[in-house]
Amino acid sequence: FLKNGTDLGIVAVGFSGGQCKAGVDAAPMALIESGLADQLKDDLEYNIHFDNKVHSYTELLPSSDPDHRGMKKPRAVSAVTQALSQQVYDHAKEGRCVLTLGGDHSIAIGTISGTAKAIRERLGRDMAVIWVDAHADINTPETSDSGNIHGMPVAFLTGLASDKPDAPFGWLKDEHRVSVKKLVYIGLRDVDRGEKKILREHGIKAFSMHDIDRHGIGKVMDMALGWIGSDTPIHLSFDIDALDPRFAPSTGTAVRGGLTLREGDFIAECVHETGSLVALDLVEVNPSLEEAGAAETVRSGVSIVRCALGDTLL
Ligand code: HAR
Ligand code: MN
Ligand code: MN
Ligand code: MN
Repeated sequence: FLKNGTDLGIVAVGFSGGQCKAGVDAAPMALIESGLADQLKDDLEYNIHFDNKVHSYTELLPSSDPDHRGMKKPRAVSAVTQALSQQVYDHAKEGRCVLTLGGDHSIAIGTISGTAKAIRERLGRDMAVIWVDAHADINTPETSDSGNIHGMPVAFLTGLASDKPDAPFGWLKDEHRVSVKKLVYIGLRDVDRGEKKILREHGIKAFSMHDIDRHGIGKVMDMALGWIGSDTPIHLSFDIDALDPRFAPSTGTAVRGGLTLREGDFIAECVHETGSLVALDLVEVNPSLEEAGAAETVRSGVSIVRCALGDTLL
């Protein structure tokens, strides 16, 4: 699938409604201003398809958005992710790898649904998802303590949670979904009790920080990619809070004891090496938090994206 010199779609999503802290919507601009898109074009020689705009979808946001099943801002998140799903689909349908710059992690409802649908139509295949995160983001509306939808995208994308057709997330259909069997987590260290139960009951493959300490990141990547199987299209959803706060302090829910930047880059490099990367999300960079570390956090994000797109391999 992916080679340098091929087509890359970029979608910049300035959306923060999946959680309560302002500022994560400023990340795409910070990443682009740090030269990310130019580097992908000039250094990595991608043929970039980018509308040069950060989408905030303000025209789609409802004036009134009461809680639904305990979810906060359900209609806003639904409207934004549905529009984003179509944008990502439009790129992926053309055979482009799609890079989405978030935004909080609720936007993965849009990106993964769009890629999954396009890959089914183009290749007749089910894709896999590698979710790199301190958190599992697999709460259902009913298991979530916070009601923040950025803690729920995986539940909606796998069908473990769903909404009636006329309810906010009723637009998500089977064509948008991914199997729990094709989902792999890396970097987990803050998983809610209800989420642990879900992971166990569905036999979901998850490599926690404990597993990385025990086996080393090299072995963990062999096991993760072995679980997915070769020649399977891969959507990589990378939450910057997977990195240790030393390398990514500016994020909404930092958790100590995370990946080194080198381990994060290595994960991205290994995914690139498969040649099967079809889409990549970088989410949860919030330059307004721990402002002294914002430049470092942006730099780490740029590094992860460059590695996933084939920078550091000789
Ligand atoms: N599990 C908690 C919740 O459901 C926290 C989710 C944390 N957020 C993220 N996503 N940054 O990875 O609210
Ligand atoms: Mn996340
Ligand atoms: Mn997280
Ligand atoms: Mn927690």
